[in-house]
Order: sequence, then C-alpha cells, then structure tokens
Amino acid sequence: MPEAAHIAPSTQTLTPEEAESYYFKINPAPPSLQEHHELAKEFIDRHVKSGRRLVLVTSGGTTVPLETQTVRFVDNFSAGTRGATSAEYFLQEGYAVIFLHRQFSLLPYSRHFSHSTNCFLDFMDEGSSSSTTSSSSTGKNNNNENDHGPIIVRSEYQDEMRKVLRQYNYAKANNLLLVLPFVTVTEYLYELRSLAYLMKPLGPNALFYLAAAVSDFFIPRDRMVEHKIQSSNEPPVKKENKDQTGTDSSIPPDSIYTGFNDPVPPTHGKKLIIDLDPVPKFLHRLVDGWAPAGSMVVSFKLETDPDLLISKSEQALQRYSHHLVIGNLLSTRKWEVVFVSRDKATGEFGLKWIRVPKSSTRMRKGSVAASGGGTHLQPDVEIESLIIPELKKAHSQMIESAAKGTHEGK
Ligand code: 9Z3
Repeated sequence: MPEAAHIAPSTQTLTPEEAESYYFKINPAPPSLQEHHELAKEFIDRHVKSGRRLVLVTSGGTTVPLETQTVRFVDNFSAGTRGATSAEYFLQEGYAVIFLHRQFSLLPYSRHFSHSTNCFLDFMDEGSSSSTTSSSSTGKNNNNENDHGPIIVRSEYQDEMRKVLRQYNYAKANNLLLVLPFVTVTEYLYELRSLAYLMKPLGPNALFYLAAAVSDFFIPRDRMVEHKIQSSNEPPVKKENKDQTGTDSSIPPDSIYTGFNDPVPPTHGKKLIIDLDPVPKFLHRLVDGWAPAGSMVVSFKLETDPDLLISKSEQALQRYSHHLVIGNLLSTRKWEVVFVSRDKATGEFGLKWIRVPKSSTRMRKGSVAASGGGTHLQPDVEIESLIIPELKKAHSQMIESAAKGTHEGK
C-alpha cells in the first residue's frame, strides 16, 4: 500500500507565520546551513564592531529539483550578472558584502574573466623562459616540456586585470566579502532566513538587496519522488523484488511521475506533467520578522511586458511594505531600471528611472575566438555603477532618520 498522501494546507488560508513554519517543517534544511551560519556570524560580528554598513546581496537563479536524488530540475535564465556587479560597487562604496549566490553563477571580480565570452585562458599567455616572445605571438605550438617559462597576462589586458586584482585583494585582505552558495529555492530560503536573523545586531546599518531570480514554484519534499523520473510507462524491474511475471510489484507505476498523488497510473504515454506548488512569499516575513529593525529592504521585480512593470512593482511595495522595488525588464535590464518607492505618510508612489547614457551603447565582440565570439549589444557603462550610489544615498537617509528617532526618543 502506498503511504497515505500528506494533505498540505492551502497556503492561501495560512498567516505568513504559519506558512513559514509549515514550509520549513516539511522541506529539509541544506547540509551546509550550520557551516554558513558560523562563517556569517563571525563576519557580521566583526562588522557590527567596526560600525560598517553591511549589505546582503542575493544573486543568480534558483533550481527546483524534480527528484530528491536530483537528475532533473527546473531552472531560470539568471547568470548572476546583476548581483555580482552590484556587489563590487557596494564594496567600492564602503559596504561589507555577504554574497548569497546560486552556485556556479557569476562572482564579484572573477566575473570579468570567467564566463564563456570572457574565458580566463584568453587573457593569458605562455612567456618563454629564454625569450620574452610568447608562443601564441610566434604562432608555434609550444610543446617543449623543458620550457618552464612563466604564465603571463597578455599585455593588452594588464591594466584591466591589475585593477580588478587589486580590488579583489583589498576586499579579501580586509575581510569585506563573504561568498556563500546555494542551489535550490529551499536552500536559498533557509540561508536568507538564517542570515537575516544573524544581521539583527546591525540595525539600520543592514541592507538587503534581493537580486536573485527566485522561483515562484516548486515541488514540496513530501510530494517529490526519490529516484530519477523514468521516461517510459514500463514499471522498472528490480532484481530482488520480481514477481512471477518478472515485474516489480513494489513500485506503483505512477511513482515514475512527479507532482502527482494520483493513485491511478497515468495514461499519457511519455508525457511528463510537472505539478508545482507556489513558493510562499517570504518577503513579508523578511520585512516583519527576520530582518533587523530599521534595516533597508530592496527587492527586484522582473517582467517581460512593459505594461506590467510599474503596476507589479507598486503592488509588491504595497503588499510587503518594504522600502524600494527596483523594476526591470528582461530585454532592457542592462540599460534601464526604475526605482519604485512609496511615501509612508501619503501612500503615494514615486518613480525614478535610472538609465545608462545612450551614447555608451556599443556592439561588443565576444572575446573568445574558440567559442565563436559573436557580437551583442552591451552598454559601456555598467548600470549598477549608477544604481548603487543612488541606493547608498537612500540608505544614508534612512540611517540618519533612525538616529534622529533614537535621539528624539531619549
Ligand atoms: C532581478 O530582477 C534581476 O535584476 C535579474 C538580473 C534576475 C533580472 P542577471 O542575473 O539578471 O543579471 O542575468 N531579480 C529579481 C527577480 C525576481 O525574481 N523577483 C521577484 C519577482 O519578480 C520578486 S523577489 O516576483
């Protein structure tokens, strides 16, 4: 007999607190949570003592596993460019940064040399021990094993790489950057909650910059199959469990499908239908419970339809009562974003567009000959270099008014 299906409460009827406790009860914590907790505690405590502002930047996509032993998963487009680039500008503005990112998405500093269009090998060359002429510039395939010349950065990239390397080393030497990975949407939520609680002692010096593209849908653990989803309706045959007909009687044929609690075997051949639940909206809990009092919470809203961008951003602000939504469209996100805010006293919304200057757009050639290169439109100015100073101003104002409030309250 298959185990009785767990009846999930409708998330619509739960309070945000109940939805939180139910979600974290049925979906297990990531194994690295405790280790990350310890690293983050030390990092945060250090910056609380120094009085430095600290921003939690979330970055990249989230995966939605279809099996517990995950072979297949649902994912999204995000490469983590926004998060990794923003983290660099926050560091430049004097913030300490916790960079909570989807594993293998772009990282601050190394992003300049890591992606398929910026492969680090293309920045390097082999210097000859006997002469300074590099093998690639002579066109020879240097297979001489006795030649142990240094590996060098090609002359045309020296200045750029030196600049990035210095910034990276400065952040490292001064303990200003903590990099923590996650993979699934559930791991992300566990990490976010744990970090927000740890950040409490920062008070108004804490900033949340939620740039990760978090999945709205997932399969809860109690509805997830353990093993790889099979592509045929044939019941799998296991050696030890065969009946006289040679088939495995212990595995109900429908268990090869995911997302179903339906006891009737599916009849739709090889079609895979994935039945996803909504991920509870935890921005409420972040703002009202997890985050430090007086801290600033900034979320992103991504749309593809320009007609929806402002209304959906305003809706998010109204619903979660945080400080700022940065709206962006998938196709123009590197050129323009809109800051959507709300006056707490009047309830009126304010819009502020941030755009890179038109003249700074150019066709940038993919720099990797081996990967085919190709051209794509890229702004010369990184829009994050305009977003972050603007945000810092808004955060400063919040910190000032929090300080005034404390003085006046005395
Ligand atoms: C964003 O909107 C980010 O700007 C992007 C950055 C994901 C577009 P890339 O990583 O892209 O640079 O390639 N992030 C938030 C998207 C999101 O999922 N927001 C939720 C929503 O729209 C609210 S928290 O409902």
